[in-house]
Amino acid sequence: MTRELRIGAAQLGPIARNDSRADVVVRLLDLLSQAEAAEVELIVYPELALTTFFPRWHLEDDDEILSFYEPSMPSPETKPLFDAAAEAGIGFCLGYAELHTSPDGKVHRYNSQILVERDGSTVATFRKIHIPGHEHNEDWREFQHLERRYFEPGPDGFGVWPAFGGLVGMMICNDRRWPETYRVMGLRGVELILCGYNTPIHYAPDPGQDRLQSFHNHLVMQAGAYQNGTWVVGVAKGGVEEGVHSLAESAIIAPSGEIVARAETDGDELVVATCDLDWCRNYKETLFDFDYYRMPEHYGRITAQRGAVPPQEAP
Ligand code: CDV
Repeated sequence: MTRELRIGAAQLGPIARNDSRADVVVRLLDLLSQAEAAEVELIVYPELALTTFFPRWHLEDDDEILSFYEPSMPSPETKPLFDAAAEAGIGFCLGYAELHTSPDGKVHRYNSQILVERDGSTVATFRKIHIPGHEHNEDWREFQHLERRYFEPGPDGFGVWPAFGGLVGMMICNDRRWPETYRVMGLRGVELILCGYNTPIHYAPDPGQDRLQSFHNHLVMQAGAYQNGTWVVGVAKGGVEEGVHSLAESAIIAPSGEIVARAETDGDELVVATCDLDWCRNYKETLFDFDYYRMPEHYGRITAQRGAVPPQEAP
């Protein structure tokens, strides 16, 4: 049985603050139609794909803040996407702001991604773990990055699910910069990691990194793919959105670490590749045979502490 999966990275260009969900879903459906024409089996949309990237503002009005979250998924506005995808037999991964009521009645705000199989069944919902940015208004910035005000870290960890004929994991934007993200999934045998992102090119705490945004984006995903013998699909919401320029450069990355397909524009664009999930074995069963070569007895600090603890200076 072949384990080739045709994947479409459905990059989005900017979404304006006053664009409605219906406006956006029309664009998602257009990318889905292109995917169907290209015989794609899994289409991956970006992080927070239904609205503008609202953490760039310190919003005070609770009703406006709540308007960016989805209390249910599918929602009435996204149902046409779920229906069309199932009709076409295409699975999808979609990022959105989730308002989640837990069994104890507490309401949580997560930055989430849902994965839906080709038959329309939900595989999983992943909630972003590494929440970047800051919590309070920081006037000195050109624009805010208030994810830590609007989202709490996902409580469920990095799952890996049998789906699409392989083992599939998810991460969201800043998660991709942390090697632990990939390795935790690598230790479950992950073969395909799906990642949406919104990455402003200007990084206020250290603008020296601005010129390196493109390099760092591919560096981390290519390294994570190679070191864990997995496919990685990184999908941007790029372009100039409400005056803020965000990185595009969506890419499909092979277990070799090579980029096999990448976006050429910073707008709505479908990037397609046929991904052989069996290619993962070339790495998982040789150079990165974890069971044979890993030395976990020397990795204890990775889970035992959070920040760096320098060695004591010699007296
Ligand atoms: N949406 C993000 O998580 N963005 C971060 C920025 C703030 C650095 C990123 O890692 O791309």
